[in-house]
Amino acid sequence: NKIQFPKDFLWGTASSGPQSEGYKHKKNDSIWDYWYKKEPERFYNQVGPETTSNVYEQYAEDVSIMKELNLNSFRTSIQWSRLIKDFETGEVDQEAAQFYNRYIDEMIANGIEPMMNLFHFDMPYELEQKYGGFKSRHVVDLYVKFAEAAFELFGDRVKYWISFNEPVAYTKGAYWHNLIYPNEMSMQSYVQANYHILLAHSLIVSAYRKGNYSGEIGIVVDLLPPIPRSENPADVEAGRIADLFINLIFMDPCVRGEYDQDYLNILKKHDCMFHYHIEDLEAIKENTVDFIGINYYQPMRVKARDSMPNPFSPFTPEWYYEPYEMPNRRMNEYRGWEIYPKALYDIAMRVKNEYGNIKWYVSENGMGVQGEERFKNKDGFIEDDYRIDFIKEHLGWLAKAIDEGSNCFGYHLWTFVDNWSWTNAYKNRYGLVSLNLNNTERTIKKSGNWIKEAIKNNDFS
Ligand code: BGP
Repeated sequence: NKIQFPKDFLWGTASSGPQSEGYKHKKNDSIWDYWYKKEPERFYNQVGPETTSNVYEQYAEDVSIMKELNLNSFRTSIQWSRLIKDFETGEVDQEAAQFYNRYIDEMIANGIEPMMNLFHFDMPYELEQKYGGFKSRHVVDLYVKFAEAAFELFGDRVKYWISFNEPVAYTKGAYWHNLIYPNEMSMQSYVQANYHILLAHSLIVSAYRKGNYSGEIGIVVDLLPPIPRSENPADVEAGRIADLFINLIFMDPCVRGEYDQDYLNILKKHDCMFHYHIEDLEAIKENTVDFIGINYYQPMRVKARDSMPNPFSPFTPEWYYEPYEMPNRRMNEYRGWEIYPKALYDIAMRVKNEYGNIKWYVSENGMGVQGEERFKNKDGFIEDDYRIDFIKEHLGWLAKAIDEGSNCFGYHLWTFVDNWSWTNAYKNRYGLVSLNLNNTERTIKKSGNWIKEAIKNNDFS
């Protein structure tokens, strides 16, 4: 039984501006640039965002390898802190505009569909410092100016736009789990920033539609399917709360036009409701997405808490659930994340059954491997059979979901060339193509050659 996909399926990879471009000609700092200067010790091996695969200069080489591997689409992001010179007025930096023009044109000329994302955790530092980033409503307006500038510059050629990548991964890191600058632990900030991101998203969907561009606009969410420890109602309820605070806070309003009432009720109960204007709700309702991108790496196993939280401690959703370390779950021994391919099928069916079978694609899925050098053969090629197996297994479940009517139009692996990762730098390698950090030389891995043949033959078995 062959694993096959529809004829016009998008086969691509995903990356982001801050993780791949490097510093050349960048005029403004993002929070990552600033944070690295301030606290380099928070970064793995003290390697920061200036150490990348230098896509700023090597984009054409990458695009030609994508073509060689039979890939036909690619997602990356336009950096707000690169494209915009003056955040208040939205004035564009011409050198940056020319760079993104060259990059996008190169993709199109080589049959690679560009999917451009506008925010990949990279809040401009100036806006963080002056206004507290997305905690501020003013920053929503400034983001809309940035998005409008991008639509105007590239909207004649880019057919797929993405407002945000994994908004919850960003806000969780910044306001809940102490992983992203400004490392402020506050549920109120988490809720407010998420609300403003949603509003910013809806407003740019509206601006895009008003501009009469001929493409589509969506958002990328990271879904962590909750798997409760048992069918016991307390565990099921734990899964439901985790789902509400991590997955549904964007899925619901972006696709259905409104929040789940249970989410709002919990916020009110804990005096954590966000500030909003009544007319925002109309904008959110009217501007639902054309498509959704779903990043899937691993599920979230949860259970009811064993003990009650201290009622005097500040509220977090973890009052209602805690992670469950299921014994014998299958782990990626090289990265530490669970491998559970069937969740991709469950996600696809959920989108079909609960979200009106909206058009969606796998915007990230992939396998990080620590110390991947050890899999180099004597000719210097990385033999990443584990990655091929990982992809095959996930595609098997995805193909089954498509056979059963799921409206999935593509699969993007994280990532193309090994790239810099937030606080992990180059510890975990994900690429189809390996990066030599000393000279930024690229070498196709075994998985790259495998996918090339699989796409050519439409056979992923
Ligand atoms: C996703 C992010 C990516 C990338 C990936 C791998 O959540 O969208 O930017 O970093 O995770 O994660 P890591 O590099 O931490 O292993």
